[in-house]
Amino acid sequence: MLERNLEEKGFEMTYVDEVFDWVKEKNPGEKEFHQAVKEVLESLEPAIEKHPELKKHKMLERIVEPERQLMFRVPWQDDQGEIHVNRGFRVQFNSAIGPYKGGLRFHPSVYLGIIKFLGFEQVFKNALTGLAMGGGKGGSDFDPKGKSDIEVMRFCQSFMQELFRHIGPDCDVPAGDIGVGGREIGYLFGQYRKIMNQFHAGVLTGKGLDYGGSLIRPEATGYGCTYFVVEMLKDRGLDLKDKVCTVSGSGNVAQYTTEKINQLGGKVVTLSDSNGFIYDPDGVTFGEKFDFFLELKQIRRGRIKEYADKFNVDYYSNKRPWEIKCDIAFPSATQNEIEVNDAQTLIDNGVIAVGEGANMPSTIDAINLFLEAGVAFGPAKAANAGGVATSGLEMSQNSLRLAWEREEVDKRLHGIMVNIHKSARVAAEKYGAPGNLVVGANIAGFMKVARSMMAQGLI
Ligand code: NDP
Ligand code: 2IT
Repeated sequence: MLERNLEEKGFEMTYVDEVFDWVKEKNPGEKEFHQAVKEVLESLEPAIEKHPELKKHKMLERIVEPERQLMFRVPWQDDQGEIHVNRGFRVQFNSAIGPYKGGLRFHPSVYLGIIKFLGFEQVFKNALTGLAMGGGKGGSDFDPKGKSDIEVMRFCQSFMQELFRHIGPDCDVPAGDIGVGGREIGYLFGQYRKIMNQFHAGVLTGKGLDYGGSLIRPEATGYGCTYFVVEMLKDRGLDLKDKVCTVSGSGNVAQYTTEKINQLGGKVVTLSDSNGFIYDPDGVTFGEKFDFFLELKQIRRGRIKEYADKFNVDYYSNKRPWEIKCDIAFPSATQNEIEVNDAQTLIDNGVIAVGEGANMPSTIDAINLFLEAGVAFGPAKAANAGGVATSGLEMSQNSLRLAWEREEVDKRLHGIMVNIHKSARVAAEKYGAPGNLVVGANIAGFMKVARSMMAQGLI
């Protein structure tokens, strides 16, 4: 019996290993994509063991291959009249359960490997929300930092001049991500509408409230991540009150994570950007400090160092905030910002929980360390799904041609986050990894998409 089990395990291991080797060979140099695939495939082993039809239908090979990948030229002119050429991307990863859905990232580090990792993650994240959304992601290596509004507008118009033919409210619905917020979505939407001569409100989400946006969408990722952490704490008989929280980043996700933590009685002691982090032991409290932070980032688009200068707190140049002792860490900036040494420092300092607001912020070794140490670990696909879930609610409102009240959207977002936590917890138990929400979230998201693909024939 033991021998048979081992044999079976060996057999299944080989299937995962084989597919992973194949992915690396077919997608050379895309290290972030390899990392995202590895994390998912490894955690799917118990599901593959339990459902032999997955291997028979070659579900792993099919799910790691995007349905379509688009790359295009984006020429634009700066304020001095000089011409620049950037590369645009849209990876339409999987549409088995709904139209492709996922954000656009504008950042100089963007290349195909980044967009593919994000698109791959998005497939499972969107499935977890319970809404009918497939997975996709796009963006450009354009750097919005230091550009004038008009330059950003010209870039967005040129980007949409190609993207428009590939998207639509029932086909592919982009939104924001790093470097793409309300301003960019506005310019993109205006250009789409002008080209199409159609008011397709549901073609983009994260729109302004006056032209089809949803209340709570700007807040949704940060609020959702905090709601998810509250659920993890509840399982341990704890809550957020008086918990010391380290938050990284200072963009959309970090801002509304900070707001929700404050509302629930926690204390945010750090914020960061790519230049360094601030440490405010008294917390980024409501009133002058929080207002200054939002104005600095949303209106003046300044650097987080200004917060330290203004409130006379410590600023650590070129460092990440994980050396600061905390109860809960909310990585909310970018991928691989918690490496194994950072995870060890957090654990040594007694961290109770980690809520991944960013996409893939922890390396695989860091995740394993958190899980081994018994830290309540909320993986990105589950913990940051509130943003795309509320995008789904924006699409629903656009289809209804109605706008829901703030309370209504927030209540739905909260319900979705509670459900995601529950599905991940239940799947983890069912597949023999109780408490491991990485395994739970990956299997729960994957099974929904895999079942749909198998039911729809060889697609
Ligand atoms: P923003 O552009 O609003 O903010 C990004 C923040 O992260 C900025 O403070 C930025 O600093 C920092 N940052 C970006 N890249 C790096 C880097 N390479 N090193 C250090 N700091 C960096 O983006 P969001 O807040 O929207 O996104 C943050 C994360 O959350 C991303 O991983 C995104 O994929 C994820 N996410 C976002 C969702 C959304 O709805 N917006 C939904 C789900 C996940 P600087 O200004 O110096 O660049
Ligand atoms: O990573 C993400 O989930 C997002 N950037 C949000 C995607 C969306 O379509 O709202």
